[in-house]
Amino acid sequence: MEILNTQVAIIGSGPAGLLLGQLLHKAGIQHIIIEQRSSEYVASRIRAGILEQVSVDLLKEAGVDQHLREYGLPHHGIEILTNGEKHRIDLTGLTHGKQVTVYGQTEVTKDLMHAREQAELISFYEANDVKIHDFEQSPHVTFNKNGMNYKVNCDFIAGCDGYHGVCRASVPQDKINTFEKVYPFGWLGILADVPPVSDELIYVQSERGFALCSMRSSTRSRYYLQVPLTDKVEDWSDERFWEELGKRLDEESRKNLVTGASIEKSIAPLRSFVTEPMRFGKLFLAGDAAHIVPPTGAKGLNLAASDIAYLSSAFIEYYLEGSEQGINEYSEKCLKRVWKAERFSWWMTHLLHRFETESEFDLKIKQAELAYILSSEAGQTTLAENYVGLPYELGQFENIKQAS
Ligand code: RFL
Ligand code: PHB
Repeated sequence: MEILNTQVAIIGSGPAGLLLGQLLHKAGIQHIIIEQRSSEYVASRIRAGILEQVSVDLLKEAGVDQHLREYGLPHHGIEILTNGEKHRIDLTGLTHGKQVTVYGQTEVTKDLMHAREQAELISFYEANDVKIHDFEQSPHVTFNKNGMNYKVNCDFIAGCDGYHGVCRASVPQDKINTFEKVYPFGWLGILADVPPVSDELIYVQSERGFALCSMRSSTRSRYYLQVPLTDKVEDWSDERFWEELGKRLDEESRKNLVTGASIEKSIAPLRSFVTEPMRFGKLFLAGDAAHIVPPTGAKGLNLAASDIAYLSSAFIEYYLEGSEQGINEYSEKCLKRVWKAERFSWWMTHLLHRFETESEFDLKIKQAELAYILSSEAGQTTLAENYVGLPYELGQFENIKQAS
């Protein structure tokens, strides 16, 4: 057995684990990343697309924003299409100058992996049988790679291993509370090398169900359709997808829609999920390992980033200033922001999707709520403020808090 020693063992090489690694590296804190998949698999997973300003600022803080500054698309508004009419939410005007940036999670991951390679930091990809041990007292991680057994002794374990990871699953049932809501539909997403239907994202509420027109660049589009959970990707040829999307759009958008062969197609189920607390002795959960949001509010990746802002700051305080305050406050601080993003994501999901169980009355109430939001500056401001991202509560990243 090979024995390694480090300060922080990070489980998972998604955006949460990679970003934590980069911020710790910059602060001179030793760490190792242990990931069960291959680096190629991790780098090619297609998921989120919208970064809040605070996430962009954090990537800058981590020194990995060069590509993002060049290729990220700043967005100052979104469109909401309901009853065949588009309504613009002026994100920037309603939030004293804030914006979001369209930049794929794939790119964020690639940028972080590239920076990691340049700095020659230690990562174990394709690690099998990853297990975490004794995280209340003397934490360590074991795994197997290429037939060799490894043991990593560490001060802390960062559980950045997503919803299906081993870290949350290792916490005894009586020490953890989970809160969950599963939605009775999924999102069918496609990526295609066609110009986006509009310069801004369009969130569509229609009789036929929700749709979203998003993008990755001026030549690459990302579209989603609400579909029943029973549907399979094979049920949806590209032709069927484009036809259905067209039916959910308004006439102008339908005319502008450029169709083409999909380069990726997948169905993601929608779920709201929160774990409390997010710290168990010397184990800290971050990102999807601790919480899931339905993608309607574009918050999943951004919440992973805000957890990492708090966690990296807590480790920096611990190692550089000898203070345990950040560590002790980690869970509470994260959860405050997490629940607000959960609420927003749940609310957007309810407002914009069709639920089979909803009565005519429920539908009318929902339409009235949407009409109110879209006609009132206060209503639009509520949506805009949440969409661009709520501020962090951090001393360490004072510049980020102010910039946002
Ligand atoms: P990730 O990205 O899931 O990364 C976790 C990493 O941990 C690894 N892992 C393990 N490693 C070692 N040992 C084990 N036992 C392990 N078990 C798992 C995994 O292989 C993986 O590499 O979590 P992280 O870093 O917290 O990042 C969170 C974001 O990825 C996530 O919130 C968003 O992508 C959510 N999400 C979306 N968010 C949006 O804001 N907009 C979207 O459009 C959007 N689309 C999506 C999504 C999530 C999806 N999932 C989870 C299936 C679409 C999908 C399909
Ligand atoms: C995306 O581009 O993948 C995307 C954008 C906004 C969302 C969800 C997904 O709310």
